[in-house]
Amino acid sequence: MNSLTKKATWGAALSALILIGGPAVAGPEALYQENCASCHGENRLGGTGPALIPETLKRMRGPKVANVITEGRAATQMPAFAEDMTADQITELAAWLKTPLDEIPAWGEEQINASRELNPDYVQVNAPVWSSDPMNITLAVETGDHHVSVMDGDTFEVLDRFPTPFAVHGGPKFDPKGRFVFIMSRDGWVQKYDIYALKEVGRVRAGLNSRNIAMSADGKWLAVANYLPNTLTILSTEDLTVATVREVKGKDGTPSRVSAVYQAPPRESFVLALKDVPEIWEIFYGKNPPQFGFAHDWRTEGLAHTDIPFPLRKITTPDYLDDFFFDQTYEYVMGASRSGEGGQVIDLVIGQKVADLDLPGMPHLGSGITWKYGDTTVMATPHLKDGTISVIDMKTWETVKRIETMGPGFFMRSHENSRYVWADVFFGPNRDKMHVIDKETLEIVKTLAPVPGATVAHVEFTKDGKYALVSVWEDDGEVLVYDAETLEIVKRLPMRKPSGKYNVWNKITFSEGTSH
Ligand code: DHE
Repeated sequence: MNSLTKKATWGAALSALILIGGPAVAGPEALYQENCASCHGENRLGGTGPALIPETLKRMRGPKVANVITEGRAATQMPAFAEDMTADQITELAAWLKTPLDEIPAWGEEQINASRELNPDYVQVNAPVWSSDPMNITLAVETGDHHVSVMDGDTFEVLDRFPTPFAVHGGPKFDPKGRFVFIMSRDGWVQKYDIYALKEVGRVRAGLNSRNIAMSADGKWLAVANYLPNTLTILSTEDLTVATVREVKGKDGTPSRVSAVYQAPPRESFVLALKDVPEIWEIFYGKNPPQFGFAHDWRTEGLAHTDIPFPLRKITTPDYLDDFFFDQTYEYVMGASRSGEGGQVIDLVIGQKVADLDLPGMPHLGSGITWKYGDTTVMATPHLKDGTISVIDMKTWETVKRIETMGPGFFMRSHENSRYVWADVFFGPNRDKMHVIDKETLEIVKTLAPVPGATVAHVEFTKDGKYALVSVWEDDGEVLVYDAETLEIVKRLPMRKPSGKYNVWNKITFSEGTSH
């Protein structure tokens, strides 16, 4: 923001001046209108800068809000305000930004469609403009300066590095052919990028504060889970227009935030985890949705069930479940209890709980992975509040083992061709460690500490499983390429606070070693 725009909103500022026995002193609201509104929006919901609301600010890792106001933010347009405001004013402003908005503006089909921006420079191409293996393309999200690097998964050459909306969260989702990728930011922007053309296609704001996205199996629809407003948006992947916006209210009318949305390809449905009601929602997009259990009875309107776009089914659960993991058939969903203790298995076919899960210490099921173990399949999940990894038998739902780690972890990855599971230690003094676990013995065989003191987290494999890519999650960070067998570093790729990496093949084939 330049000094001209800094001064542009005096009218609004004056209306919120607080008089303290003499000279007028600007309260936080006035300071906001004077200094911040032109970039962050008069209603704090974002503009060229991100939304400044608790739902967004709470989730930002990095410097404290007051420090950002004082010193600005490197590699962004956020200037320093140390000379424009006193330290007390900055403290007050930072505190005010963390208070919830009085009113959430409408954000439905009309507003979403109006936010759509298509890239005028985008031109369709018939084939990739590069010669790499399209199935081994790997994306790295760089949260330090809000970019994504597009890498050749064989040579690790960066083919493109493009800007994303501010604060990308969750895994980008590829279309079934691996040509287009969709990326979501916490402020609800969804960006479509053409990997063949190495060009952004466009973007749209599908929510005001969003959680994640899911792609339909046929590649036609992209579902966006929103906290603000309490909705699920379904977009057409073709042109990013709205197909439907579902208001989310439980059976008794209680509104709910959507914690996350998942694709269930064999069921041709999206499955929703809800934060505020003990229900699981399933929204069908296929031609032949099952003919029972829908919230909306289309028969009363004289319609066939196939006439209803996106029919919805609400399943009541015995507990609030807000982080999911699915078995490979997508019949069973494992849900972590919102309280952070325990979980349940719900059978989506019969809509009933079939088992309890012994999962203390806030499991992060969304990061879970599976592999064959003896004559069964196990699922392993880290815990955000406990230095353990739980390994669960997916036939009996019993805990096979609890692996002690050097601290709570966030992400896990493996690959069909690798005998190891990689698990980070994201929190605490050992966040510079990465455990490598043998899939057969369930023992930690090696603990890597490639850059002492630096957070190392999140792993992705190349298509063939030969290399494991590890993020050094720091501003001046890097992606380390490990030989997945010898566990030696073979290449270092400098990057700005890299977070997740995503290999086209592993994602579109639903590799068991990766979260979906
Ligand atoms: Fe995430 C994935 C929820 C905090 C980075 N995170 C996910 C998914 C969910 C989720 C439901 C799966 C979505 C998907 O890929 O479709 N994350 C949550 C939370 O509830 C939590 C604990 C609190 C919150 O802030 O909302 C949380 N997540 C974080 C972070 O603080 C992380 C480390 C940094 C950041 O960018 O915000 C973070 N989450 C990630 C990443 C993925 C992710 C990189 C994708 C992992 C993958 O490999 O697919």
